[in-house]
Amino acid sequence: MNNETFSQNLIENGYVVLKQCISSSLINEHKQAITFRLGQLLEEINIPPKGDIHLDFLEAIKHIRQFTVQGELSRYLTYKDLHRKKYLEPQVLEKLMFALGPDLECNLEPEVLVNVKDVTDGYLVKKLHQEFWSGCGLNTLQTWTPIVMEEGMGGIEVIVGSHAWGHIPHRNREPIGIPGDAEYQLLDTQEGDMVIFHSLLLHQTVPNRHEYPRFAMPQGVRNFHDKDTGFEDLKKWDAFHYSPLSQIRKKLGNPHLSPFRTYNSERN
Ligand SMILES: O=C(O)CCC(=O)C(=O)O
Ligand SMILES: [Fe+2]
Repeated sequence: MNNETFSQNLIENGYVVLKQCISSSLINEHKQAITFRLGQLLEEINIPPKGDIHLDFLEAIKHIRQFTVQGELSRYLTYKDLHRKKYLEPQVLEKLMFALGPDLECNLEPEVLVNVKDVTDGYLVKKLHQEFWSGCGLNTLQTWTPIVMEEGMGGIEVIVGSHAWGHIPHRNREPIGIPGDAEYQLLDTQEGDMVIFHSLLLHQTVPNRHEYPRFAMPQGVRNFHDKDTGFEDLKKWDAFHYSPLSQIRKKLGNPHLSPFRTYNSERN
C-alpha cells in the first residue's frame, strides 16, 4: 500500500489493514514463545504440556484464570522482545514513520488477548469502545495484530469513520447510543496482517466460533515527543526507533552537553 492510500484510509475510515506486513518467521516466533511459556505454566502445576498452542492454552485456563495466563504470556513475549519486533518489519516501520515520524515508542507488556469460543466475559470479549476511553491519546495509533487466526475465529469489527464522531458518550464501558445508520465492518485479517487505527475509532471483538482459541495483540504506538492528550503517562512505553537527531542526543548523553564526554573512549 502506498502512503497516499494509507493516508486516505486512515483519514476517511479511521483505520488501515496492512496486509502481509509481518513475516511468517516472526509470527512463528510469537507462537513458539507462547507455546513455550504455556508449557512452563502447565509444568508448574504438574500437567504435562502437549506442545500445542491451542490445547495447552485450553488446558491452562482450566486451572489458572485466563486473565492471569494472558498476563504471563504477555510478560514472556516482552522478555523475548516480541512487543516491538513487529514494528521494525520494513513495511510497518515505513507506515508508522509516515504517520507519526521517526521517534517511536510502543506499549511495553501489551496484553496478549485470547478469544475462546463461548467465553463471554466482557474483559475478554470487548463491546464497542474507543481506545480513548482507556487513556489512549489522540496522537497514539492503536495497532491490532492477530497472532493465531484461522477462518471462523472472528477478529475485530469497526464502525467505519467513527473516529470523526468525536468522543462518544459511554457508561460502564458501553456507548450510550450509536446512530442507526452506522456502517459496521468486520475486518478481514490473517496472520501476518496488522490493523492500525485511530484512538477514537469504535471497534469491538467479533466472537470466536472456532474450537481453538484466537490470539491477538492490541497495542499503542506513539511519537515520544507528542503531547499526551490522554493518560499515556500512566502506561509503560518502550522506544523502538530514533530519528538521527535523537541518536545524536543519545551520543551526547545529557542536556548539559558535557564537552568531550566520550572523547577517545574505547567504549561504544
Ligand atoms: O482482540 C480483541 O478482541 C479486541 C481487542 C481490543 O479492542 C482491545 O484490547 O482494546
Ligand atoms: Fe480496543
